[in-house]
Amino acid sequence: MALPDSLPLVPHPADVRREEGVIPLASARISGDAGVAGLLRDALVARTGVRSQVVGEGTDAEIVLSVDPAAGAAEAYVLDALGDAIRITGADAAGLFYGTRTLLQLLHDSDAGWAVPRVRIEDAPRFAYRGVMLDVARHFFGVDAVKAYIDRAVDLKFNHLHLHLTDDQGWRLEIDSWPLLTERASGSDTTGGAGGFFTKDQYREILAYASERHVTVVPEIDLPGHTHAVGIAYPDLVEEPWLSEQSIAEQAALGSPLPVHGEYYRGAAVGHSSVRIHEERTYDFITDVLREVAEITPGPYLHIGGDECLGTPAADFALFFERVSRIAADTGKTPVAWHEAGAVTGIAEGTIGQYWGSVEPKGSHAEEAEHFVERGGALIMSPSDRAYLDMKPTPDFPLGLVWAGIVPVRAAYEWEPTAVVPGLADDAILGVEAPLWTETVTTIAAADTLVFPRIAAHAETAWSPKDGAERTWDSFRARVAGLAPAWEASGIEFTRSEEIAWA
Ligand code: TNX
Repeated sequence: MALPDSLPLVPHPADVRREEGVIPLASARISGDAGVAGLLRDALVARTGVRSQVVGEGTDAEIVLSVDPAAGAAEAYVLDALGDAIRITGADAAGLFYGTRTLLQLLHDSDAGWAVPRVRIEDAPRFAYRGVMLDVARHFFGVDAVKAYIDRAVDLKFNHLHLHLTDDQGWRLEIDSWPLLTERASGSDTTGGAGGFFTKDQYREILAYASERHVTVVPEIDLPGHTHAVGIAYPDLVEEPWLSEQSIAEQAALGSPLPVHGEYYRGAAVGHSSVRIHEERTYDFITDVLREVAEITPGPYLHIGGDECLGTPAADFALFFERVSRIAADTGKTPVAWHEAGAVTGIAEGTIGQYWGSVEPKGSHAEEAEHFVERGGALIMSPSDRAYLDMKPTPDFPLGLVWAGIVPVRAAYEWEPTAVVPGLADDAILGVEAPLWTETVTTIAAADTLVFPRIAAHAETAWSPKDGAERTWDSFRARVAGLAPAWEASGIEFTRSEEIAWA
């Protein structure tokens, strides 16, 4: 099958020069960085059956990998497939890795066998932070599932995985100094399943897998709300559930049982729990947990939540978050928090805000987001009506939620991260993250149906130049259709959205 006129490249590279013809790939000897070369070989073997092997540097090879800082800024690469060999030069190891992800998208089964079009590509990301989030608290996803999610993300050049590790329904990471968290509070989930948790070794295994693929893991311990599960392990740390008339009605509408202090919560409502803000022992607990998480996490970020504390008076929330953002910063990490924490005047300087309001901010959301920037931080943009992968893509979709709206592929594609919160300098936006909350999702196969193809839209928003000629919905929908064969070959259960003209 010949390749279409618009090459199936998502995210679209900064610059693509295409010439007539293809380079057939009868066999693939790969030289260069052993880690990146090995991953490329594995992908080639899985996809093509082309005889592929890693060979020593300087040996004859069809695919020549190298690193040269002159190839561009951080994460940049040049892919040259105009000569006899395919040469990929990364500005750094990450750039080299992204060049190989582009090569995999160029690979197609032509009349001459597996081949690559003759192209020269110069590419670099728009944003430094290109994230996906997986909620392993509402339903637990084990090590293999998280690795599979990382595989999906890196093929689209995402470089951060935010793990939402704790919530009302379960605590998912072993903490040595507070062992009952996982002993008592990990064994359930939103729908009454068995739950689960990561031992520290398993968490380290995820970190290693991520790091080989140039992914930074951002662990989240959600505080002070979303902490009902803490109260199953240590009842004295958590308040009685906060229930307003409105939230009781909402839970009835969701078919969720009401939360009971110290017992598993098997429901999907939010905003009813809080740790005890006026108890010193709460801060001993948080100091230990954040220290242990920081100690085993190599990346620079520590996410401390801050969302949906519906029953917490603003003054208590401020008192708590000023103190806890500092405890987080004192671990040596940069704190990250959901945008509500931007209401806190004295939040630790440099804290990164994660914006989850709508693309047209409501109420105080924009001001809250701005405050992180005033305090020397920056923003990660996750507008829920565009970037939330758990919102239904069509009204009748079997999985997903609707509270932020129905999010078709086109809506996921067409928004501009620097335009959401007005008046900010472009460099106030660290990047983009697409969260997957898992109240309705129990397996990676199910996740795939919600996530694909919309995740590709977010990859392009995060990576591709804003004003590139191909940065249009019409171009995107043609290119994303071209990824279907690779997704099928990888066993990705993507949704054949009617908005895309799948071949
Ligand atoms: C809101 S927006 C949440 C999560 C839910 C999600 C479901 C935000 C930071 N929190 O607790 O899982 O909606 O879409």
